[in-house]
Parts: sequence; C-alpha cells; structure tokens
Amino acid sequence: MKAGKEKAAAKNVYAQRRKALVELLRKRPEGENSVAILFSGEEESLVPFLPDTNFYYFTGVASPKAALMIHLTPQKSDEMLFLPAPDPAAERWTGKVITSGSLTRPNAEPDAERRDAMKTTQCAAIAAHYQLEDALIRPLRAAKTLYLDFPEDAFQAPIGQSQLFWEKVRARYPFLELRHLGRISGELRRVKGAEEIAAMRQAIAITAEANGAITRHLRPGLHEFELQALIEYVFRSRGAEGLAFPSIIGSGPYSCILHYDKNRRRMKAGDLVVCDIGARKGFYCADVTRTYPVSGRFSKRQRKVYEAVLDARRAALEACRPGAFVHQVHKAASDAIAKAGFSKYFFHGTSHYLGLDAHDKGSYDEPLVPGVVITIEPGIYIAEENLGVRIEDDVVITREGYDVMTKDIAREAGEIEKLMAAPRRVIVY
Ligand SMILES: [Mn+2]
Repeated sequence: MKAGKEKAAAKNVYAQRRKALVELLRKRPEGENSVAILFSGEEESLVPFLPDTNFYYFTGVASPKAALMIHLTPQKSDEMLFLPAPDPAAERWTGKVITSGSLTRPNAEPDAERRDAMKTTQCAAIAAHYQLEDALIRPLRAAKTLYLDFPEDAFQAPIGQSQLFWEKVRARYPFLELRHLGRISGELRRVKGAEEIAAMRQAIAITAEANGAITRHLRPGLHEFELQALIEYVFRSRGAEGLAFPSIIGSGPYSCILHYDKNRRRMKAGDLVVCDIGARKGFYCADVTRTYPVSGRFSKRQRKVYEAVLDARRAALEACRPGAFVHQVHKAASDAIAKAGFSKYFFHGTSHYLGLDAHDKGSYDEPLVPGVVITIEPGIYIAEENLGVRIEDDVVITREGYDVMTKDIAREAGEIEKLMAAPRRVIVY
C-alpha cells in the first residue's frame, strides 16, 4: 500500500470498527432494537489511568469520563460519543484532555475542541459526558435489548461501572433485556488489523531490547528487583508507556511460582531465573518469557528440562495454522512434554490471546484465523529441584501458518550461553 493510502486507512480505523460492531449486532435476532453502551472508565486517585480496552478499541479515546452509545433500530443506526466538557480548572491538574468542546446550539459550527475530537474518533455526534443519561431516555424507551460490557474478573473483584449502571437502568426500564457486549466485540478484537500488529511489533521490539539487557547484566548476587528495574528502565527509555502486566522475575524456587511478582530474592550461581515480561506501547502488549541461567551456563539437568520445553514449543508452533483450535495447540505442547517424561510438571495452558489486553478478548471456541495473535508458552516446573523453565513467544496466525513475532529474542540454550559469555557492560550496581 502507498504511504498516503495507508495513512488514510489508519485514520478511519475507529469508524470502521464501530461499523463492524453494528453489523455484528444487527445479525443477531435481538440486535434490531437495541442500545449498546461502552464506558472508558473512572480515574482512581494516584493510579495511572488506562482506558477500558473495548472503549479504546472503538473510539481511540484514552481518557476517563467518556462513553460511547450505539442505537440500532430496524431502519438505521446512530452513534454518539460522550466526552468530558471543557474544564480549564481541572486541566491545571490533568493537562489537556480530549473534550466535547463548548456547548453550542444544535446547528452551530463545532468549535476547535470538538473538531479535534471528531477527527480523533471519526465520530460526528459528540456530546458532553453529563448529557449521557438524558440522551439515553428516548433510545432506552424504544429499545428491547441493552448491550453492556462487563469485566470478567473474579467474583470478589469490586463492582464496576457497567454493573452499577445496569442496576440504575434496570430500576427505570425493567423490561430491557441485558446482553454482554464483550462477548460480541471479542469476535472483532480477536482478529487483529495490520495497524494492531504493527503496534504489537513495537511493544515486542522494546521487550526484545530488555531481554538483551538481561543477558548483558545477569550475574550471581544480583537481586531480582535489580533485574526488574533494568528491564523496566529499558521499557520506559525506549518509549513504552509502561508494563503490559507486572514483571515476573522468579529465580531458584520462585522459578516454579507462575505469577510470582515479589521479585526480591538475591540470585545465586546455579539458579535459573524465569523472566516473564512485556512492554506496553501504543496501548498494545508484548508478553515474552525467557529463562536464563544466572551464572551464564545451564547445568546438564537444567539443559535437559530446557530442551524439553523448547521441543514442546516447536510442537505447539507446528499446530498453529488457520482452522486449528487453541486446545489443539495446547495438546501438541502437552504431548511433547509428556513424551519427555515431565507431564506432571506442566499445569497451565499453552496459549492466550494477546493485544490491547495481555490476556486479550475473544472466544477460545473459535478456530484460529489469520490475524489472531496468541502466546505459545509451555513450561516445566519441578518445585522439588527449584527448577522452573518457561519459554513464551508471541505468534500471529498467517494464511500460510504462523509468524513468530518474537523470533529475534534469543531462545536456544547455546545462543543464550554465548550472549552471556560476551564481554559485560554493567550499568547496574
Ligand atoms: Mn503470557
């Protein structure tokens, strides 16, 4: 594609995604008279704000106090985006945010702020956030179905914005049928567009640099948190906004703890250290795991386990192709690990979707198709030997099969040993 054309395509991406969502909703029997609402989320005090990923995916808006409404009738569909009204006093604290612009008469020309918002979101109908409830009265009166997006957190997680909103709406419009929008939009989220793959490649390139830094600095006596600080320094200094998830740096006994995030152990000669890390860039996540020998060389036993995980990885990759299911990819990996005699030491899934979320949206009952990005992350964890190995790559399904997006991050045992034997340029003390 020519550069100009590509730019134009990228510019229309949010409008195209909303159009695809409308088409999906319209295909459903209950979608014909419906309202769908997505919220960007509320800001918590002193916590960096991340927008709800579905809201961001359909709008490109990354700030709090925003909502998207889509209203379908048998004849047509309307969309309206609700953004914070301009608030110069608040902006002294938050800086400039995307706003609805000042309120003007219905037929008046939009002001500069609203024109900006229209350009970013490719949405012509923009209102102030405080107008949301009033704007919903008529659509909700006519609708049969309300689509809301619910986080699929643990039962104990705090009640979220959509849940509170549903309580309120149900009291006023008890006849509405509720549907989970996330299950439907997950169909779109699962298959990445070219612009999404490009963003993920950037996040992966930064994560690759952090892995390079690990091989240059890892040594006995270093604390896990020192390695973590180095990794996250590389992320931020290469322009990542932050982390895709909390960094897992687990050495020795902690190499066998899947979601270890204390990262406070002092690493010893002879340990393995599992580094499960990912930069977030342009809101997209990388998720990469490598397992390193702290002293630079694998022991015979470690190498044996390491090679078994690599074999499982290769077997899993061979199962990656359009039409295959994630459970088949997992079976290929588990069969390989069983064949090596380690079946009781592999007890998690092999793959998850990756994208705006580190565990991205989408059903695992659908077959793989080109554009789906999954992780391949077999592992063997022998707690009684303090010996854990996980190797994780990010893979995009292509028409021919797959492409390992993380292929440039050293992975073979010999390659890692060679890198770690190279002259050191230590910057962490
Ligand atoms: Mn992962």
